[in-house]
Amino acid sequence: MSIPKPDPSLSLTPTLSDSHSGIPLPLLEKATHAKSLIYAGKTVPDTVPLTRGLPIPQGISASTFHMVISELKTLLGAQHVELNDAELKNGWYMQHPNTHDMMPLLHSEEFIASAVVYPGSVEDVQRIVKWANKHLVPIYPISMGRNLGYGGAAPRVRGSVTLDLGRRMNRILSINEEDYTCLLEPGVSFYALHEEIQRRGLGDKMWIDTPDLGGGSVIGNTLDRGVGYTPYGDHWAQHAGLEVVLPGDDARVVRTGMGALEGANTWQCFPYGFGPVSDGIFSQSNFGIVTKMGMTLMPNPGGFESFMYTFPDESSLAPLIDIIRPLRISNILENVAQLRHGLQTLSVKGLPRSTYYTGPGPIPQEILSEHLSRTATGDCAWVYYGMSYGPAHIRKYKLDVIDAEFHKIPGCRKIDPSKMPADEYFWSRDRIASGTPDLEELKWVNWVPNGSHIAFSPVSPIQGKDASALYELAKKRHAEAGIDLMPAFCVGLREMHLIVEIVFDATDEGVRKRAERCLRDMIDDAAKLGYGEYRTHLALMDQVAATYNFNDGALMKLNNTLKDALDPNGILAPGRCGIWPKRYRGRGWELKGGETSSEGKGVAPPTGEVKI
Ligand code: EUG
Repeated sequence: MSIPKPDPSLSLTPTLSDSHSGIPLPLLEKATHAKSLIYAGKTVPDTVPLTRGLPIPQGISASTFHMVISELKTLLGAQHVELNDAELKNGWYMQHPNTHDMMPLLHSEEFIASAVVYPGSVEDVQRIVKWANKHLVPIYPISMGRNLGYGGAAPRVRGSVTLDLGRRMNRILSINEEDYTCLLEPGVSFYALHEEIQRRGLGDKMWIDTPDLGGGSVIGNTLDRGVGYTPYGDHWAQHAGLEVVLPGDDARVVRTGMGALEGANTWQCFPYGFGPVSDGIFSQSNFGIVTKMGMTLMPNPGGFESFMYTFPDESSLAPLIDIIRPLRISNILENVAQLRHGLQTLSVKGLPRSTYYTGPGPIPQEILSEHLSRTATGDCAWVYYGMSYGPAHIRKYKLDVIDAEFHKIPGCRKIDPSKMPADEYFWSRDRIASGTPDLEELKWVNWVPNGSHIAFSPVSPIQGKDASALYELAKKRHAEAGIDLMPAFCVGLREMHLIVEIVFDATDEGVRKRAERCLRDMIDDAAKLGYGEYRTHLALMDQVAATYNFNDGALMKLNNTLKDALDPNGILAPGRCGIWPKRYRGRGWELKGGETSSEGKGVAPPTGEVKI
């Protein structure tokens, strides 16, 4: 298992001093290495010409499109508008495209932008919204576009004009050391927020909560209800206050919660304000463009200690989950921990699957066990990564309870951290659970050439029987599709997210189709058993939205009512989360599986006068 040397011909990854989306300097070496591994696994050129030409959105002629783009250039400055008419450039996580999904489930020119515009202010965002309403151009806002595994930066409607908010709107507007809160713009990544806290000398005082990879936008991740791994892991629950540009033709700006009271000093302290809590309608939706968000920060708990347990038997899953539940609900288990399948311990080392196995179908258990037994973790079916917080005597109480409870599982082993080499994945989980963003998790994309990933992410109670039901259905569908199963349970307070990332070669159409079949079958199987996904890929949003079907789809009817009221011209992110504007409804835009085109039968012609 030799690790390839960095390829000196590859350009250096931009750092945070080069770009808002760059890597923190302390992670530069790791980024160089990660990039080498990814580029060593690429079998196709990184940049290819567009085969279908400039993707012009439905309902607009080519000549009109070019005219309205010139108008946009006049409004924003020509240097802030880029046409996507030449090539597809994929790159990698740290240098990702903002024009399309570099991990596509359909042809890569389906979910693709016609142009990208870079607003520099809230007023610019308003100008773009008014322009889009005037000309009925679909627009698609991204914060940074690193929603990889769920569609990345790509718009759902082909030819949408992407608003890349983060490139020019990336200020940390405040970090309040007394209240432990911050106020951010869309282009602030977890990396950047962490770096700024260190730079201001506040690193000993306050922590952020970061996802597995730190390159994503704090706003983008939170609006998509992403998860991190400290006690503040439920990002949406930790946000406080939004500023939103509404999609109507007057592009009104609203502030939610206490932000609605002019001059309030409580915007980031009390998320509710007075009256209905409107924040929820701007999360996983297409009802507004979020331009500022408040976020709470975690006080340094005065100490922390990672722990890791392995379990040899696959069948221990259910009893273990039943042990975890009461410990988690009572906060003896304090963080959003991960219970990962043994295969992930191997895949996260970053070497291709072919290092271990070249036969057909999923990697056999004996081969997995043989290789795992040679790692620092040892052979195991499941690994639990957790962290205890507070001073040593406080941790000891909790760790003793956990140890006694976990040892009720036959073969349970506590792994001694002092036996873990410095480059072992364990230490990445240690950093993340103590608020330091990392890049390590990226390594399993190298499992296959041109590695892409798309997640199946159902939620369930923290119950053994639910864990087993979901694990079994995933296992069955993966076996049918001949795909390796890599499940991880992320345990929230009273529920858990099962995350099954399918790692596939997106350049192989046959594999892509099998991955799609597998994902769609799992979504249907899960829904039949009463489980739904917490988040999904662009291509799967219609299907997932349709599983939330109580009372003849009453929730989607409510969403449609809101959509029509807030965005009567249907310009903002049509189709996002399965919500289609009136102009698109009933025209076959919903993807149910197996389609080769993501475009329905066009859009309805404009109705009435459009105000300017
Ligand atoms: C991961 C976690 C997620 C998610 C996608 C990927 C990480 C996998 C908890 O949410 O949605 C190791």
